[in-house]
Amino acid sequence: MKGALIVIDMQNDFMPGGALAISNADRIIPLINQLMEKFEHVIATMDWHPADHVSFATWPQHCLEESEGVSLVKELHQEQIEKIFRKGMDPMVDSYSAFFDTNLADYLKKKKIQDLYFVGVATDFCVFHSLLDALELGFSATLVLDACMPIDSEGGEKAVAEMREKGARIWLSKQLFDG
Ligand code: VGL
Ligand code: ZN
Repeated sequence: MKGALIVIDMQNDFMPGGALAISNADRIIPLINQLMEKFEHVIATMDWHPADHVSFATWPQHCLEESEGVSLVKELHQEQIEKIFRKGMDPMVDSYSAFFDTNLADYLKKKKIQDLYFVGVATDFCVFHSLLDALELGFSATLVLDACMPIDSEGGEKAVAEMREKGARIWLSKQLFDG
């Protein structure tokens, strides 16, 4: 598959039992592993916060730098990942986007990667904001719906509707395996 699979925040703290647990987030791991095999480029993001991060006014403390919870889930086939971008490192900057305050856009442009496929968590937060920023930056963006999980199911549905409205393709993983 041409383009890049962007694996958003598949970290311990977002899994069941974690500090900011998302129900069923662990269920998408095998599918993400399968999808990674299909792509020429696999890029991952990690939510990565200092202890005094501004987002802890909104959320329970999560993804603390150098903690157990910040690690990528061990079941994820990390050897397939070509590059990892950390986000949320500035204590004063609250952003859910993988493109905000990172070199991700430059990295993709340098490699002439235009088509992005998003998977991971959370559909209604980091996946949502990352995908919308990708569209604004001129990338094509596909949400692989069944390889994402929302924090809130209603919020997830709203986010998907808005992503579609703004020009994202909403696909199921089946469409990638069949193509
Ligand atoms: C996220 C809330 C806070 C996410 C990160 O990855 O969607 N959500 N930090
Ligand atoms: Zn966070």
